[in-house]
Amino acid sequence: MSICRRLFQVNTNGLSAACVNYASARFISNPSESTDLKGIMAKKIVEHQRRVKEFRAAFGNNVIGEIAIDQVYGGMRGLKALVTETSYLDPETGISFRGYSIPECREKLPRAPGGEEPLPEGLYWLLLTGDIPNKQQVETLSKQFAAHADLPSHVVTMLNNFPSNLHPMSQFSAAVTACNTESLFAKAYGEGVNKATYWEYVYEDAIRLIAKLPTIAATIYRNLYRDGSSIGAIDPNKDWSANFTTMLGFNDQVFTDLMRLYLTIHSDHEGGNVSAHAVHLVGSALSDPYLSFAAGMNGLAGPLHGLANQEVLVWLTKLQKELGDNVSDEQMSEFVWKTLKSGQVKHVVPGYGHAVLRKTDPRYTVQREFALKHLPDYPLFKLVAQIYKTVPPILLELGKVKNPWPNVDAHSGVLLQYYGLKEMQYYTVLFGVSRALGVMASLVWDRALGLPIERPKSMTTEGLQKLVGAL
Ligand code: CMX
Repeated sequence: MSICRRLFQVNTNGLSAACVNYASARFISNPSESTDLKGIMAKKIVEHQRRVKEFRAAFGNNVIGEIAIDQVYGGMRGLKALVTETSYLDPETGISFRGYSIPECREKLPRAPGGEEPLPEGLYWLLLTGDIPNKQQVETLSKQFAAHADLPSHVVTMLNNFPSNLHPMSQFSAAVTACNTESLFAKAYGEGVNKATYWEYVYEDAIRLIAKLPTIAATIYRNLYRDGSSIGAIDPNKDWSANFTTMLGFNDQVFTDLMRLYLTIHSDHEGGNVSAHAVHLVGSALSDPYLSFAAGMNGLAGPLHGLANQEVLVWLTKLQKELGDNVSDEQMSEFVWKTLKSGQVKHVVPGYGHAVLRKTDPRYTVQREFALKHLPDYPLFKLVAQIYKTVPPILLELGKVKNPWPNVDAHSGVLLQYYGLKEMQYYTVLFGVSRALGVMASLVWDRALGLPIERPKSMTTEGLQKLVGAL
C-alpha cells in the first residue's frame, strides 16, 4: 500500500489527528540531481495529479468538518476549506515548509559561499518540489533570477514618477500590476492554449516575477530614500539576495546573510492568511500571476497583516523616545496598557497575537537567535527582549486574546534598524518580496491541479437565522 493510501485511511479513522498527520507529512519526495526544475515539476505534477484524483474518487464525499454561525461571522477561523501544498501551519510548532521546520531548513538548505543562512532560492525549490535542492540546483535558480531581473521601461518610468508621499507598498503593488505586460500566461490564455499546460506559463511568469521584485523594490527604496540614485546593474554571479542588498546600496556580508534568512522565513504561511489567500483567490479567476500577486500585496499592506512590521517599529521608537533605553518593567507595562486603552480608540499591540499560532512564532525565535549572535548589546534589541517578557501577561489579562505571544513582525524591524535600513515605512516591501516565493509556488500548483474559480456561498443574516430556526 502506498504511503498516501495509508495516510488517507488514517483520515477516515479519527478526523482531527488524521488531518494533522496528513498535513505535516512530507510531500512524497523523489529528489533528482537535474537542474531542470521545470522538467522535475512536470513529472511531479503528473504523479500528484494522479494521487489527488485517486483520493477524490475514493473520499470525495467524506465530510471533514462542521461550520458554526460564529465562524461565519468570525473570519472563517478554523474552517478547513483550502488546499495549499507548499506549507502547513501548526498552532503549537509553527510553520513547516513541505514538512521541514525553520531550523531544519536552516540546516539543510544550501548556503552562499561564506554565508551562514539558507539561500531563499533553495526554499523556492523546496516549496515547488518537496525536495531539498543541492548547491548546483540552487545556483541555476539564482542565475535564472538574475537573467530576468530587468524591468520593462514603462514600469521604470512609472516608478520614477510616483509622488514621494505614495506609500512604498502602493508603489510596489502598482509596479507589479503594470508588469503584466510581460505575462506569458495572459498571452497563452488569449491564444487559447490547452488548460493542461496553464501551469507551465504560470511557472515561467513566476520565475520572471520573483526575479523582478528586488529590482522594483530597490528602485522604490532609492527613489524615496536615496535621492533617486541608480540601483546599478545585476551581477549574474550573485545570488538573489546579494543582488538585492547591493541594489539597495548596502555592502555588508552579514546584512546580506540576514536578508537571505529574512527572505526565507517570510515566504509562506500556508494558504489562509490574507496575502496567500488573496493571490490564490484572484488567480482562480485566471488573472495572470502579476495581477494575482499584486492583489496579495494589497492585503499584505494592512496593519493587521504585513504592515505590522512597520507598526512595531513605530510603536517601539515611540516607547524609546518617551522612556529612553533603560526602562523598568513597570514603566513598560504602563506604556503597553496606555497603547491598549489610548483615548476612545482601542489599539492592538503590534507584533503580538496570531489567528492560528498559539505559541511564540518560530520566525520570531530564529530572528532572536540571529540578534543574540550578532547584536546582543543593541539597545533596541534589548527593548524587544524586554517587551517579550512584559506583553504576554498583559494580553492574557485582557482575557480575550487567544495568542499572547509574538509573531514574526515583532522582531524583524529591529534587525533592519541595526544594519542601517532605518526607513520603517519600507519594511513591508521586504516582506512582500519574500512572500512571492510561497504564493507563486502555490499558484503553479493551483493551475497544475486545475483548481476551479473560488466561489463560496454567502448568506444574509436573515438567511442564517432561517437556516438555524431562529426565525
Ligand atoms: N493586542 C491587543 N489586542 C489583541 C491583540 C494584540 N496584539 N491580538 C488580538 N487582540 C484582540 C483582538 O483585537 C480581538 O479583540 P476584539 O474581540 O475586541 O475585536 C481579540 O483579541 C480576539 O482576537 P484573537 O482571536 O486573539 O485574534 P484574531 O485571530 O482575531 O487576530 C491578529 C489575529 C494577528 C490580527 C491579532 O492578534 C492582531 O491584531 N495582532 C496585532 C497585529 C499583528 O501583529 N499582525 C501581524 C500578524 C502576523 C502576520 O501577518 O502573519
